[in-house]
Amino acid sequence: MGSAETKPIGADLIAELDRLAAEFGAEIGGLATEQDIRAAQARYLGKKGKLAEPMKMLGRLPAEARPAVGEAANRAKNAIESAVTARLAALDEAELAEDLGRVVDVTLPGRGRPLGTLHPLTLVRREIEQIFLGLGFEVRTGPWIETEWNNFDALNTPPDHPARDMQDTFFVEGGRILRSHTSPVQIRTMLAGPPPVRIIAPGNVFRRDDDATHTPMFPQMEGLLVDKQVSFAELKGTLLHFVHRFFGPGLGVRLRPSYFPFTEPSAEVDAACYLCDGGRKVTARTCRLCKGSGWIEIGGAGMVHPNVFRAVGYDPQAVSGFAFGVGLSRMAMLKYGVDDLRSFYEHDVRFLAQFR
Ligand code: 2NM
Repeated sequence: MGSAETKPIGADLIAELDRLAAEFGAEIGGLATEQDIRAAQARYLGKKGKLAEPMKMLGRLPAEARPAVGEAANRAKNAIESAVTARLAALDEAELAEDLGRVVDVTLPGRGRPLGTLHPLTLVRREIEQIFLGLGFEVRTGPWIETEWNNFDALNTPPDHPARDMQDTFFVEGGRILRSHTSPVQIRTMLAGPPPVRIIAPGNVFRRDDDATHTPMFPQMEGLLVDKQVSFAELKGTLLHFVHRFFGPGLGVRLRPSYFPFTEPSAEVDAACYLCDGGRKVTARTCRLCKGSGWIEIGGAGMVHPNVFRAVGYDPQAVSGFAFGVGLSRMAMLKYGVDDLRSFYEHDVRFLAQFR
C-alpha cells in the first residue's frame, strides 16, 4: 500500500505543530506593536487558536504515540512564547535607542523664572520715608479703624463738619470709622508722650469717593514736627528739601493760602513742574503734565492749630509745630508719568513689571 501507511502514528500531527511554530516565527517579525504581537499570540495559542485542533487530536491518539506528539506540542508552544518575548524585547530596545539618539542641545538657555517687583506705591513710600529719616523723622503707623475722636474731634474738626457726614466717611460697627487721613497717628503719638515730635505717618486711608480720579482707599503720607519755636519757614524749608530729593534739585515750592480745621495758617503745596520747571524749560502753555500752569499740586500743609495741641495735652504757648500731607498715588503718577490712577489697583503685571 501507500507509504502513508508505513509512517508512525502521529507523524502528521508533529509535522503540523512544527509547521505552525515556523509560520508564527515568520509572521511575528513583521509586527511592530505590543498589541499586534499579543493578538497574534492569541491567534495561535488561544482557546480557539491554530494550535487548539492538533491538541484536541493528541487526546485521541493511542498511548504509545502520545509522548512524541506531546513533545512536539510543547516545542511549538515554547517556540511561540519565546518568539513573543524576544520580539517585545527587541521593540523596547529599538524605542530606547531612538530616545538616546535624539539630539539634546545642552547649551540652550534655561527657562526663566519671572521675578516679582515692588509695587510703585511701595517704591514711592519707601523713597519718601528715606528722605524724612534723613532729616531725623521717625516712621509711625496706626490702625485703619479709628475713633471719631482721634480722626476728627482732636483735629479741631467740629461735629457738623461735612467730612464727618456719612456721605464722606465710612462708619463701621461700634461707633468707629475708617480713618479718612493718617492724622490719628499724629494724635496717638502726641498723646503717648511729650514734645519734641518728628514723625511721618504713611498708610492707607478711606473716603467715600469712587471715580476716575478718586478711589475709596488710597495711600497717604503725613508729617508732623512739634518743638519749641517751630516756624513756618522751617515748614517751607522741609518741603523744599523733600521736593528737591524726590523730583530733582532746584525745583521751586509754592504755598497757596488755604484752609484746614487742624492747621492755621494752612496752605496748598505746589511743586514747580519738573517737566517744564514753571515754564522755563519748554513753553509752559503746552506742558502735558502741568497743563501749562508751571505748577503741580502735591499736598497740603500748615502750622498745627492750638486746639489740636490742647486736645492732646500740649501747651500751645510753649510749643509750635508744622504738619503736612501728600497723596502717595499722586506722587507716583507724577514721578513715573502714570496717567491713570486706576493702574495702581488693577495689578496688571505688564504695568507692574515696568517698575523693576
Ligand atoms: C494735611 C494738611 C495739613 C496734618 C495735621 C496734622 C496734625 F495731626 F498735626 F494736626 N497731621 N496732619 C495736616 C495738615 C495734613 O494733609 C493734606
